[in-house]
Amino acid sequence: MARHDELNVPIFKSLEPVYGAGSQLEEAETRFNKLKSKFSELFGHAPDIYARSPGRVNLIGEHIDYEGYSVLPMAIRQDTIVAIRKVEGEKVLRIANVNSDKYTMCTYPADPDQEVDLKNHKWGHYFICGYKGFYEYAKLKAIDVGETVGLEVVVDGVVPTGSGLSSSAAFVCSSTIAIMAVVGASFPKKEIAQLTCECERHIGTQAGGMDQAISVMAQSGFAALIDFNPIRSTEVQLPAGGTFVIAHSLAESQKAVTAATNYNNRVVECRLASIVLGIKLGMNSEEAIKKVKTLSDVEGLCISFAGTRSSSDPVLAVKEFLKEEPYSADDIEEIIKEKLQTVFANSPYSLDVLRAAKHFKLHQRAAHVYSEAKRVYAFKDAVSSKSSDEETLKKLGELMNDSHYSCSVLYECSCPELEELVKISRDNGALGARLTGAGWGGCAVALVKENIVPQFILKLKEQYFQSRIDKGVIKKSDLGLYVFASKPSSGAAIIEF
Ligand code: NG1
Ligand code: MG
Repeated sequence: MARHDELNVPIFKSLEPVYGAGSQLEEAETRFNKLKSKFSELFGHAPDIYARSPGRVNLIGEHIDYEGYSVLPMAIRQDTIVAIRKVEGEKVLRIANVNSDKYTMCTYPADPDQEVDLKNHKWGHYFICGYKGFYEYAKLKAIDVGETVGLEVVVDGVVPTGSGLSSSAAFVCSSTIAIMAVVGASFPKKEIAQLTCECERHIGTQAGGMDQAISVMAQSGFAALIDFNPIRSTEVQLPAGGTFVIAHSLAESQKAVTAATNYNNRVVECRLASIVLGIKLGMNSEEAIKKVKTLSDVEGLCISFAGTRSSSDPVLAVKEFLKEEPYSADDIEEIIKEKLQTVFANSPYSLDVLRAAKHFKLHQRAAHVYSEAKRVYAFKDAVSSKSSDEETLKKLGELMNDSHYSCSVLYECSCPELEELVKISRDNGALGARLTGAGWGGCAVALVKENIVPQFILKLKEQYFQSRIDKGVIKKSDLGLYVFASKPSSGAAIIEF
């Protein structure tokens, strides 16, 4: 039997297979009806098909996907739905949103070669990422998808934006799948995961592939271990008796705006750490600069070194060869015998990082990545161990706490609001709590015993959200959007009805 990640995105004729029954189904029916009416109102007819893809919460494995290491997220219920119709003979893409007050209609030429205008950020750019990605992939694989056509599109997204729950991947993946379906092409899920990861980079972050992979490949009821190079997804059955509660710190992390100082900065620091480690562990500098892209590329050398001290921990090599004090650009250039501008000459995002960076914390970033990569496997092992659910949950909580510490202290991607939220979560009985997603704002995820979930959520409302309601930051009636329990949901689907 084929692995499910090798199958194509499922096509359903009704909403039940995706949204189940009961109130969730009713809610989905209301959304689809509204979306359809909006489509007719704008374009004068119904859409050809719909595609949906969910957001995700990362349970463990933060900021390591782009270093080649496995991560362990699960899909959440909140998703983006794209309604689409093909308009033969037209060369325009019209992208509208059900929330037309906030997101006004964007139009683009039906041209896969257009550049994404990063200086002038528009919400519709995420659709264009999917559009470019789809055609680039078809071209690469020499798949004939015919002449480009005009597209009419209406989007309905309910994944909170800037929250670390991957509203962006939900949007890019649902767009790509909608385009694929409406032009009559069909690729396996793992290929869509790969192409959407690459095409979301048109938006300006040098992201890894976790978000798109889980959004496309998730299976209802399971978290997933996602491996890279090549992308693979393995189901992970979480122990009974525990629930993940997601809470928004209300600090919005605007990754597209702060990329040079936050996200892309860390990507550059990791690359520099891996080149320096490669050289210290015996590579010549030319070879290291040319071949070493990520910390996983030099892990073997680090482990061999650690092995001489009877350990297999790559963090030992980090301790030995990367100083704790921040490196200046000069320090690094002296070691690698090359100008940083030359190393990153082909990467405009990295050159932006170099312009903005005062120094580079190679020791801390590498120590985080190697230790976090180990925690992902420890999490997976704990889940598949023979221990009682109670013991397993306790272990998972500890690993989540360790992950948060590492993100906060070594990777410095937390913020005061997230620290407060994580502390309140632990004070109120969470087995573990951590920031999730890129950080610098967005959400925290807490592992909570099922029987205390209602009271736990109540405590978060009292101790974290009430003061923000009083100050008018959020409305009381919107609280359910900012703090909720989540079960592992299903991945992308095409809906024709
Ligand atoms: P968020 O912040 O949830 O979009 C980002 C990256 C991921 C991963 C995490 C950190 C994008 C699209 N995604 O997720 O690939 O690196 O940060 O673990 O930027
Ligand atoms: Mg994102």
